[in-house]
Amino acid sequence: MTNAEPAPESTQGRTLFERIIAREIPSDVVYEDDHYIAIRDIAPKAPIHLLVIPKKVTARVDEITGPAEMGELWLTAVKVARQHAPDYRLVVNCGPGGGQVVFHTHVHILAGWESGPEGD
Ligand code: D5M
Repeated sequence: MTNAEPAPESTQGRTLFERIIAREIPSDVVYEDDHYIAIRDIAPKAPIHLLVIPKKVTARVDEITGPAEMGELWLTAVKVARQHAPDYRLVVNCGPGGGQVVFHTHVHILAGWESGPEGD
């Protein structure tokens, strides 16, 4: 046994995003259907920064093996993105080496720059 605190993304055996979906943690929900929720990122890296999160939990996007499920995730991300901006960037961080810190699959929607993202 260890006295270490549980990782913030997996408190009480569930992911941070499961707790947001269950409304146990407040968030700014911009879209929801039976299978997905989209929220505003708490630490935005663009004028518009949303997260599209499948309600069915996988830790990382490469655990989704079904083409229909993968397609539905991306179609939902595109739908939500287009509700907020004409142009946008979709990003998935996969694994710690890919910059992922919350291990519940999600797609970032980044948008709202006046002339495109800086540095590109
Ligand atoms: O990105 C995980 C993202 O999750 C990161 O951009 C911050 C965001 N985040 C963390 N906690 C919250 C809450 N409580 N609400 C909204 N957004 C949150 P990753 O791809 O795992 O690096």
